[in-house]
Amino acid sequence: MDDVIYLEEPMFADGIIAQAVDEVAADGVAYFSSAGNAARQSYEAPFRDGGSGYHDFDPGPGVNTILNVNLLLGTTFFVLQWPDRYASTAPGNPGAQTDLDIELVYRDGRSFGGMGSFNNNVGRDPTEVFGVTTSGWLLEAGLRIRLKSGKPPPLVKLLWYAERGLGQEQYHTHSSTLYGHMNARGAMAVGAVRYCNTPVYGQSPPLMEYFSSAGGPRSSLRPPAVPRTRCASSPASRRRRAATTRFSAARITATCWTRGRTFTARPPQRRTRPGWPL
Ligand SMILES: [Ca+2]
Ligand SMILES: [Ca+2]
Repeated sequence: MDDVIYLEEPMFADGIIAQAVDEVAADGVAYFSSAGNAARQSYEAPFRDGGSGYHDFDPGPGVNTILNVNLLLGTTFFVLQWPDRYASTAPGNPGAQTDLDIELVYRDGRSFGGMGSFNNNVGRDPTEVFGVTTSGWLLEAGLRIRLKSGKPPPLVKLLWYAERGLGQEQYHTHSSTLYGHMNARGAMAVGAVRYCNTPVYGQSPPLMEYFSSAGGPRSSLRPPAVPRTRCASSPASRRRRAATTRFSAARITATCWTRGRTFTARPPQRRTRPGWPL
């Protein structure tokens, strides 16, 4: 039984941990893993070019290349993946053919100066991860996804893990959030249930808590069985460090956990307490 998640685990393939879970399950081991507490905090859609390579979040005839979000006090991690080849799943895998980037921006599209994740994914994994820590109650911002090179992927999938919640204002798809080794065929993912919502207290079947991660990610590119290998730490992980932006207008400090970049920004943010349901 484990209660661990690694944000860079593949969503659309069996990563090396998922392969290990399947291996021990095949030997008769019962493997349990926490499903996580991400509810349905995920957006997914086919990649639509809204101009200049930016994804169009509006599924209708309109074009909107920015997804409005509200970051609350604390740290929020964002994970972007798309169906492609993963280099880390087995030795010799060619890796991704498409390169996407994700960026946190002002809602009018101006850049914060490089808050986001901008790895060269070609030949590596189709994964971008970054985190933002804010010192204020509310940071109004936007997310945008850019196709840097390669073919537009059939799907972009975005998840977030927020210390105090993140407000997605539009284009909800309420997609699945359970991925990685807890989503392996041999694993049993464990959700949370309040004790009073169990058969002992008359609730049958048990009622899962709303915040438990929902299952169902597609694994369209599951690789064939391959020998396991050790996963070297990525260049991104080795070079990751914090860069800090001081939002002087609102006295909100935001720290972007991404590769070495320095930021300067003066967004006109309000210091108000959030009033929307999480
Ligand atoms: Ca559209
Ligand atoms: Ca990239």
